[in-house]
Amino acid sequence: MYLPSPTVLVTGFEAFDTYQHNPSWTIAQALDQWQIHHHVVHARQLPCEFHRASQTLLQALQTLQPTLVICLELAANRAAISLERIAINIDDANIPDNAGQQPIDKKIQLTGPAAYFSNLPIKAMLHAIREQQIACEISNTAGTFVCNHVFYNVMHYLQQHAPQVRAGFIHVPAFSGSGIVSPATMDLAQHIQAIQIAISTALLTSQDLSIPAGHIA
Ligand code: PCA
Repeated sequence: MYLPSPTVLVTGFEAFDTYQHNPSWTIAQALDQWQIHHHVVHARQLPCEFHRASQTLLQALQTLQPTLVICLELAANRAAISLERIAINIDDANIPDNAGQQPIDKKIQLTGPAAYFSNLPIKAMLHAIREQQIACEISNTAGTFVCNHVFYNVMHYLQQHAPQVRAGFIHVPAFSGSGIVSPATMDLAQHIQAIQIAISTALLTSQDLSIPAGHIA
């Protein structure tokens, strides 16, 4: 039984590949216990492992029963905060995960649909974040590595158990001073501000904007 509570689950990933740390977890941690619109944020770290990451997230969902789930992950090569629109039913890893698993062209859920959309109001979030002069974009691919895998599994779970719960994924570039090479120029404070705006907008917006992403200033 999933009874949504006034909590927001924000996750970040542990370090992976050649990165010494993962900025997504630094941001999530900074938001732990933040209170907004009568909700409280709980931060959890996900392992960068195909199997255990989904397991850890689904356990946190069952324990906290949040009304809103926002998962953060690193995309060091991107220049902007990327609001992910869609998770696809495929694992195709260019590198092994932290458990040494490297699935290739493997369906995530054998009988699942080809894709799930995020049900976050991503256009309203894009508008609100850009309004603060923070680089932000809608992304139409979350990749085919661990992040997309977990994104797909969480939407699959929620569709069956709690379709009213809002959930989505946000790839973050590295912040300046993090020691990770990235085309982005934002610092940690701007990253935290962007995710705070994302959470606040998701809690307050029932009907998303219907404007092409390219028209959102
Ligand atoms: N980024 C990877 C996995 C962990 C992370 O922070 C991804 O985008 O799949």
